[in-house]
Amino acid sequence: MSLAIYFCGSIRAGRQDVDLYGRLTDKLSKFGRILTPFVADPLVTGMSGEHEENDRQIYDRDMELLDECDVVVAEVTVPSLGVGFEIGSAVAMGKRILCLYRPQPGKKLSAMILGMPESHGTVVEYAEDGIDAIFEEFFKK
Ligand code: 6IA
Repeated sequence: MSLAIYFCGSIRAGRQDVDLYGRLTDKLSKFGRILTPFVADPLVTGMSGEHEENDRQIYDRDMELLDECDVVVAEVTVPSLGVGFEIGSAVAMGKRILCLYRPQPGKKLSAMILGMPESHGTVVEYAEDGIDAIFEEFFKK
């Protein structure tokens, strides 16, 4: 049976990386099925009026999907409360976690992600052209 992958990326914290999320989830599809394709959907802005779902329904549905997943892959370059919450919840659930961060001049990733012990998850600083090797390495384990 294929792996269930929960992909996290910023929604209300800013959609500037949404095209990158699309390229990452395309690549991840090789390793399993993506439970959260809406994160990479450029039509999803997270603003009210675009969908019938209310915030409580979104929370409940996403927490169910998180519970269901085998692996969490989070793109954490755009700092997002929702993504941080999902990572913390995934740690509490004992999920395998990969956090991906593109270093930015003058910015530093939160110590609560960067300082995460290896037993909780893997944090990788990357550039997009190196992502294939990172995924191969993570998913071969
Ligand atoms: O704080 P943020 O909005 O940046 O949090 C982003 C993270 O929370 C993502 O990884 C998602 O898994 C989750 N999330 C936040 N908002 C939504 C959402 N909005 N739908 C699904 N997951 C969300 C409404 C979109 C609507 C078209 C269904």
